[in-house]
Amino acid sequence: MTIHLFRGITCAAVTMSLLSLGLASCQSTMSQPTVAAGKASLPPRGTTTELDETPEQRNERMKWWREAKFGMFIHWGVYSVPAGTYDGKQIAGIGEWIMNRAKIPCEVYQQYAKVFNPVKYDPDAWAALAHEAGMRYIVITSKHHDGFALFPTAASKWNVVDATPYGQDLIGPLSTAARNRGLHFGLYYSQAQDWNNPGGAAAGGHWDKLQDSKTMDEYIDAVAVPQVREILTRYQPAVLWWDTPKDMNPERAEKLRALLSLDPGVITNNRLGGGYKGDTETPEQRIPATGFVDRDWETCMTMNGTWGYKSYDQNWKSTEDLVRKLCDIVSKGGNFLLNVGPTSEGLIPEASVERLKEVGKWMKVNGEAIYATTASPFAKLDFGRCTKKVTDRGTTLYLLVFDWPKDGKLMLPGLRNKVATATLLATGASLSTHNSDAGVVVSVPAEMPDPIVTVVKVELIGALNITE
Ligand code: FHN
Repeated sequence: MTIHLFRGITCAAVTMSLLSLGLASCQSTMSQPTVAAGKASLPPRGTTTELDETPEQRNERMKWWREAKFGMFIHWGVYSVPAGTYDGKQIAGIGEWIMNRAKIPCEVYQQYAKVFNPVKYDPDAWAALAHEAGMRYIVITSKHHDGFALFPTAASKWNVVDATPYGQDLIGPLSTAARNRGLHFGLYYSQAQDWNNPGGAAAGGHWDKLQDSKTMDEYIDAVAVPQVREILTRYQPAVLWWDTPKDMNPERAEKLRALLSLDPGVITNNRLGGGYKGDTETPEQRIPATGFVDRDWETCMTMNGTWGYKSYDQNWKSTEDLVRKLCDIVSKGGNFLLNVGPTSEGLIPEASVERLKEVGKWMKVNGEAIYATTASPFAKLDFGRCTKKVTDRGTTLYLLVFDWPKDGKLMLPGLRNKVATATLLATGASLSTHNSDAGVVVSVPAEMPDPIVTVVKVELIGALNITE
């Protein structure tokens, strides 16, 4: 049997295995636009959607994504109305799962849509915030597991236009705002789990007879396939982010994969199911100890303990933690997709806004150590992390210092190159270096200039040379 593992590479005689991603049981105020609106020029997207994509075509298609490194994930939907509380009780777990966790009947859950009226939604302010944070792309839930579509759809009445007082598309305006700010725009789509459209899968099984009134195949044909066709043709997303391939099989998955040619150059993840590997690995709420060999990857993570808004979750990660996580991920060759969960009024929680602005301040000074870099050439560094850029002109290392050395020396073990320049990005100060038997030593001042992460840019002479 022949199946297509990558969208682009045909693999024969591969044992099919359904992806079994763990279902996460883990577990205001708008920012004002800071960049004048107007069409920013986006780097071109690759155009290849053929299954027989060459490695060069694939590299071209993945180029913008590999350079972007940092994106905004947005989980938004009707679940922001109950915001973690049902029937007077705070429901444990992630907010967007409230319907499943509390086994809310479909008819009852659908009432939330009647008060979902995000009149404060300002897509340009969201895009401005992502831009200010230094993010280069946005991925928003066009439909999460509750089946609610944030876009008009002919396939189901369970959508923002037909089921809410707001009555307007939420996706199109954000897609325009993001692109106007030079951000790539992607869509999340829950292809398998759907707790309100009959026949959709549900982790833990169905709990309402409406859910059982059709088969999964009927749901795939009547809802998932037409909706994916709608979003690919209407919004031409740069990323299509599948999620939780519950009960997917190769036949169901292929019906969805076949639609990708409608959106040339689209990048997909590894969560479609049916044996498809997609373009990216997606570690969730964790940073792998090392990166992935020969696979692009992206850690997605919440800023507090939930993806969808929960009014009482104040378990926020600090700005320092977020920046260090970004550095850790990028030093291992990955991307960071950091989540916000807006309220039902359409506001990104103030705690998220504050942190994203602070991350943005750090990125303004140190962004060159993040964008378009590749993984650290060192297995381990005592002081923190490292990224690199290799060009025809030579190699630049960016030392991401978490722990400022008490002896004033940063050791780059085994590095044999001579150093052309070493500079503190925070101050512009030049640093002295010397080569020792153990490697290159960079001398730094007594005080750490940026306590979040201080970056030292080291330009090397000649091709990178590291020996044990
Ligand atoms: O079940 C979802 C969850 O709600 C959230 O959307 C995350 C984001 O990666 N994905 C699923 C769990 O893997």
